[in-house]
Amino acid sequence: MPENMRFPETFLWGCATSAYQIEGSPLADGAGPSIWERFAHTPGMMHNDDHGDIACDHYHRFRDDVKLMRDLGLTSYRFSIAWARILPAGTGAVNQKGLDFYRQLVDALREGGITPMATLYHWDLPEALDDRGGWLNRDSADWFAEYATTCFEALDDRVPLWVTLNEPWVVTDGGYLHGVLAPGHRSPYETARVTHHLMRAHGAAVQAYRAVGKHQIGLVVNLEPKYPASDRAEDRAATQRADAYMNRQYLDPALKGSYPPEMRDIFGDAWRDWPAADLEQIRQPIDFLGVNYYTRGLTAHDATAWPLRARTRRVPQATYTETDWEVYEQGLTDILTWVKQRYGDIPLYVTENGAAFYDPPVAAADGVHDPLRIDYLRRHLRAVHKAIAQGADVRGYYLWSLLDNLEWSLGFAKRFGIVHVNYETLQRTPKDSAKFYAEVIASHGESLSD
Ligand code: GBH
Repeated sequence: MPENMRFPETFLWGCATSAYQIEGSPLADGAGPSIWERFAHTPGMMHNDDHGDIACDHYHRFRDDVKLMRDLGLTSYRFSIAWARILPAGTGAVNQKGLDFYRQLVDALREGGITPMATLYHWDLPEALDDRGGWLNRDSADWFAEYATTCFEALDDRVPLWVTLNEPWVVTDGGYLHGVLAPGHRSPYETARVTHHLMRAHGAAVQAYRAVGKHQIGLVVNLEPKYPASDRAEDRAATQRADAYMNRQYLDPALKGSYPPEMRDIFGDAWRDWPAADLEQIRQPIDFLGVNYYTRGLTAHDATAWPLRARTRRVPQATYTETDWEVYEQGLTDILTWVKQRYGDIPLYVTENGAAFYDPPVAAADGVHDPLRIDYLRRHLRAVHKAIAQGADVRGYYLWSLLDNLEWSLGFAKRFGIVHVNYETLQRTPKDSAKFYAEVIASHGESLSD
């Protein structure tokens, strides 16, 4: 008898997206530019010179997209709010039309019985704030709290699940260390400081929520379990650093009130002992933790990989996605149970999981056949079920992503959607994986048993 894969009755089945990746019209209706607007229009930064001017045109087609979600049977949808639509200069004057857009989106979701989860920051800092130093400026926590409060006051009556930051690790590693994401800086000194300021902003937004919000707020982190590539002491030490850098760097301050000791080993002088009062502010009780999971890291020592001195090894015989990430579903079970072990029994959501796998730019007459994505999703959904069976309190799963979209500096070429987007016509075509996911949802996971 195959194991029964039925998920808890209240389990939320969702898809996730983010504003700059799908909306288009980033400057419409009084919105201000963001750092992604600037970065995407800087020559050389984007694959194929792609940008988010139109993207999926979700800004105009959101009602059709909500209809797609209803057809899938989604019970929840995770999206992000573009800060510069709400506060075009980052602070100060509020742009009512920006709030109206998200209010209409959320109302359409609720009419369809879909619970909204809103992320406040998915990487699109208002350009006006970057001009004031952006996340390097210690005032950024106050700016973020002001923006967050504006959103809470306007939307908390209809948004029950809030997220402060999406993946602070990616913001710092991609945006401030390696320069491959906006704002495109390359400095370990900046990276260390931005980590701390992002965490202060997270804490300040949670504090603001307790003053005006009535529902739930959490943090979303990208986690990858790190396993040593060999038993050698230097590989094991490298694995500890990699784990501290990606996984504990954000969870330790948010949930335990301190940074991992490895941070100084990694960043040297660039790391600082931050004031205890800051750490107090960062460690605010949160209602849930969101985990984005894509792959694991088989980790080896590498003195040339600066500043971590560790590198993810290629695994012979393993399957890799189009973005070159190893498919390793056991890592999702491992990381969910690790969170419980290390941080206690906090409610969890898998807030992103999915893969890009070579779909064509134009859908064929008989649709888009994506068996590799279906296989990836089946394996990972089973891995979530396994984690629940092992005692992890996982309350929902959000597939990345509803639509093919702008994969940041990799442009539109990498497709993560279960709904295909033709970027010439903007036509949507549900892929085979959409049908697969709809069946999983309709059967509460039981279709995964076969
Ligand atoms: C997420 O980040 C983002 O939230 C989302 O906007 C984005 O579109 C989506 O994922 C897809 O990329 O090269 O083997 O060392 C992804 C976070 C962190 C996952 C780095 C892969 C590197 C694996 N990523 N990680 S590896």
